[in-house]
Amino acid sequence: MKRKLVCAIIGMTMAASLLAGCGGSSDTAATDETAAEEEGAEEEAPSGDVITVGYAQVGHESDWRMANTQNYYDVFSAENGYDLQLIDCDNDNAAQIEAVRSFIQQELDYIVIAPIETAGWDTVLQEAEDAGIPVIIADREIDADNYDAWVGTNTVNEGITAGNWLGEYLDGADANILVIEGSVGASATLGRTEGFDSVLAEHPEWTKIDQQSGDFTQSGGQEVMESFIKSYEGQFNVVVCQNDNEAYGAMDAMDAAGITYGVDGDVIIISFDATHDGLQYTLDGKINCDVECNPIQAETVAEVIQLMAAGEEYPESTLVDDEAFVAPGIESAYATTMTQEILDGRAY
Ligand code: GZL
Ligand code: ZN
Repeated sequence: MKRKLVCAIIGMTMAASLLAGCGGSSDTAATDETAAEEEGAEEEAPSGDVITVGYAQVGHESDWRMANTQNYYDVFSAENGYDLQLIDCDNDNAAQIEAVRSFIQQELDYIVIAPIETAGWDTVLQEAEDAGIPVIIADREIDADNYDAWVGTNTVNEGITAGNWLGEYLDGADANILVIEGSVGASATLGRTEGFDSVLAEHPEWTKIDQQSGDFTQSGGQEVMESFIKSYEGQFNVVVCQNDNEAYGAMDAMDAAGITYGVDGDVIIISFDATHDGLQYTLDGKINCDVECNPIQAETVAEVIQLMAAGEEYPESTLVDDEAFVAPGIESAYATTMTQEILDGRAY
């Protein structure tokens, strides 16, 4: 409550100073004001106008992440009235905490965090609160609750959608499943695993043979798939990749081993993110099902910041919606069948 009050006061003060700047009280003052305004017009907008934002970004591990980063640069631009500091924390927790501390030391107006891991946030969030800087958690989730707003996706639901689609597709047939998980400790990994496993539990004819982290990267997906092939060749018919880049690596490894996959192959591939290339592979029938996780979140975060700056009520939690896509020839109650038009119309 305290922080929102502080935020409201900042908002009002700023609004008041802007109003005072615009309309002088007497003619003379008005004339001086107008002259001063004209003369000053080409200078920097008064500091109150520019909103400084720090974004502690996970890293650059995947196409999804790059699309998310570009989206922040597009939205939090100078012409839109922002000064954005985006720090790529390269999947390093300690570096991410330090990035947030640097935002606090610079007394930025707002801090946005896409947390690499769910754990370890209490202390630095307390420091931001003590400094009166609102914090928005974006994309993923954390164990702590001392932040002001959250904008992200429901990865548990994404896992459930993947499982429900597989159940519909297999229609009672056995499944021997390998899972290439995302980065250890990331809420996207934990959520997708929790959701998929909740459906797995409903299917006694399914077996999860093994799971290993591919760290949301293509090289990680390839390495894990190569080791899975060594251990389990001929024993599996489903590979769940917790993001598209891991799926690309897994396909490379299966190609090298002469293992077929996709709608005409021996192995079903389920992926997550539904990035452009992931949906191209889905359209080509190489990926059977790609569950979307929408990286275009900066507009929503900016709306929350504008409301905070204006001292108005703002949503403490905003879910960015996703859907799922399946290869041509597959009809599903849980996913949209891919077409070229869908691919051409995608924002990322
Ligand atoms: C999901 C996001 C994940 C993507 C990966 O919300 O955090 O991180 O699924 C990315 O591609 O690396
Ligand atoms: Zn079943």
